[in-house]
Amino acid sequence: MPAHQPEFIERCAGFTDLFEQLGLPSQPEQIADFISTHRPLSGDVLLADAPFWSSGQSQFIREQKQLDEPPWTLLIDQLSEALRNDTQPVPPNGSYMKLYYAPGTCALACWIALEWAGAEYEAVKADYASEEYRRINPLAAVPALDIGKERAMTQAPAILQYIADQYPQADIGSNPGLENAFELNETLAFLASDFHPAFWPFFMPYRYTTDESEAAKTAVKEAAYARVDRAMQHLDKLIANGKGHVYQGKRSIADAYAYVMARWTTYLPKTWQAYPHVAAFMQRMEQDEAVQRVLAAQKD
Ligand SMILES: N[C@@H](CCC(=O)N[C@@H](CS)C(=O)NCC(=O)O)C(=O)O
Repeated sequence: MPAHQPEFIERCAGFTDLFEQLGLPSQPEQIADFISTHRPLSGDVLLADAPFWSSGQSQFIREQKQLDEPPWTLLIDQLSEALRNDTQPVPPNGSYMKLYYAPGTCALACWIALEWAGAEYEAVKADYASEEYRRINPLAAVPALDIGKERAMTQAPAILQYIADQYPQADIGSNPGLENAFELNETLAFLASDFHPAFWPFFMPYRYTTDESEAAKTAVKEAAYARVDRAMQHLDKLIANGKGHVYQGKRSIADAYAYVMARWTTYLPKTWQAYPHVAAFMQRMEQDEAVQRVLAAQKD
C-alpha cells in the first residue's frame, strides 16, 4: 500500500465515527487504506450494495440513508464519493475544494476565480432544487463551495472573497489598504444586491406576482428591464473608472462576477453590447483562456 498524502489522512479522520459504527478499523491511516483498497466503486452501485460490506454493514448504511438524518447520512454520502473517485484522491496542494454550480449561473464567477487562482478543485453540477442539494445549501441555490469542513460555504461574494484571500499570489482580491478593501467590498455588494436581484423578476416572474396569468408574468418580466438597465449603467461607469476592469484597473473577482451576470442581458431587449465600456470588457473577458475553459466545461 503506497504512503498516503497527509491531506488524505486528514480527510479520512472525518470518517472515524462512521468506521467505528461499521465495526471497522478507524484510525485515519486505516480508513485511508480501506478507501484506497476498495475504490473505485462503480457509479451505478449504491454504497449499501458494495460487495465489500458484511450484511450488517450494508443494513446500517441502507437504514441510515432511509432515515436521512445527520450526521450519518452526510458521512455516508461523503464516503460514497471518496470511494468513487480514484483519479484525484487528494489535490496536490493539499486543499480540497468542490464547487457546486449550474450552467450559466452566478456560480461560474467562482469557477473562473478558481481557475485564475490556479486552485485544485472539482466542479460539480448541482440540481439545486433537489433534496440532496438542499443538504449542501439549505437555500437551494448555487454556488456552494465544499472545502471539506462540516458545512459548505455559500453566497457568491463571500466565496469569491474566500478564493481571493486563499490564493493571494493570484492577486484577484483588493489592493492593500482599508479603503481599497472597502471599495472591493462595495463593488461586490453592488453586484450581489443590486445587479443580481435586478434579473430575478425577469428569470422567475412567477415569484413576484400571485397572478398566474401570462400577462401578469410578462408585466413582471418587463418591469425588470429598467432595473437591469440601471445596474448596467452603473457597471458601465465602474468599468470606465476602472480602466477596463470593474475594480481599480486590475483583474479581480469583481470582473468574474460582473461578467457572468452581464451575459444574462443577452436574453433581454437591451444587451451588454449597448453599454460601451461593458461591451469592451465582455469582449476581453471572452478572450481570457480561463473564461473559455469554464464556459466550455459548464455545458452539459
Ligand atoms: N445570494 C445568493 C444567490 C444565489 C442565486 O440566486 N443563485 C441562483 C443562480 S444565479 C440560483 O441558484 N437560483 C436557484 C433558484 O432561485 O431557485 C448568492 O449570492 O450566492
